[in-house]
Amino acid sequence: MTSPSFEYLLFETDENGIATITINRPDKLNALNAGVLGELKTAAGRVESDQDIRAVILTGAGEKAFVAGADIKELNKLNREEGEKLSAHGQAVFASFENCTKPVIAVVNGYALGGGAELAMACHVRIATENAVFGLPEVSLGLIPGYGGTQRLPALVGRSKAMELILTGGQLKADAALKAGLVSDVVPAGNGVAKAKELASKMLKNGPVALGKAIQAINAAPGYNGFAKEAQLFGELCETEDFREGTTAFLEKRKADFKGR
Ligand code: CO8
Repeated sequence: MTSPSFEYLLFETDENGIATITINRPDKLNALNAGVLGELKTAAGRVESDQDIRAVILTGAGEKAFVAGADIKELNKLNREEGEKLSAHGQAVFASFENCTKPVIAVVNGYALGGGAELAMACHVRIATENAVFGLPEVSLGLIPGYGGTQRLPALVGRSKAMELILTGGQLKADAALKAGLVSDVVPAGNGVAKAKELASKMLKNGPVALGKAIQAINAAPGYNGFAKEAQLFGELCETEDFREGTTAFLEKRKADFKGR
């Protein structure tokens, strides 16, 4: 089948109409720069409009990471207005997967940190490989999750666990993520896409219109409505010295020295 060409994504569709989108920036652990975000938006549009595509698998290239977060190099320069705008933009890109009327399965094949965990959470189902590591480490950079994580994580794992994870910036390995309800299954490394295809094939035995309406109905359940607040607060943090220090410390490969300003 035809595949659109991208710089940062691999996009393949198999004979059963299952598209696999692979974020392909392994030298930066598939971090989400502006180019990746833009291409994800285009890919989501393509999935929705292409009648031959019936389900989607989203994964990361290489053996180490699904996505290690937003590109911290790009974040480091943001001012308040740009921070809020970028946050809202990323939220909209992720929502285009969440609101897709065809099943979207994330195969989390390594680090899913920050924006990477948030992208996985926007998918309808998550399958982790045994080496998967989830975390929202934004507070360690003087930030908060800005791509929907403050909204979707509590809906998935409950407020207490979400508070613990977001406020500590701690990590969950695959088995703990399964226990917390963050993922549906854990499979050996290398088996994620095959497992996701098996799951997608079970879904695709059912009526496509019903699948789309089921997704819409589940997404309509009350759960989260603070996305604009998240973007606003993310923007406010972009004005702080702690944010500049946290992101600069990462880029300089040293520990952050926060002053609380
Ligand atoms: N951004 C930019 N570059 C990254 C990122 C990232 N998030 N993650 C990894 N890289 C780069 C590294 O800088 C390194 O590049 P180079 O080889 O040029 O030095 C390369 O990828 C490989 O990474 P490491 O050498 O660090 O690999 P390790 O195996 O030693 O460590 C880790 C792996 C633990 C995953 C480590 O890379 C790490 O801690 N990465 C950052 C994780 C993180 O903090 N993620 C959250 C980012 S903030 C975020 O996602 C906010 C989302 C909301 C945004 C809202 C927008 C406004």
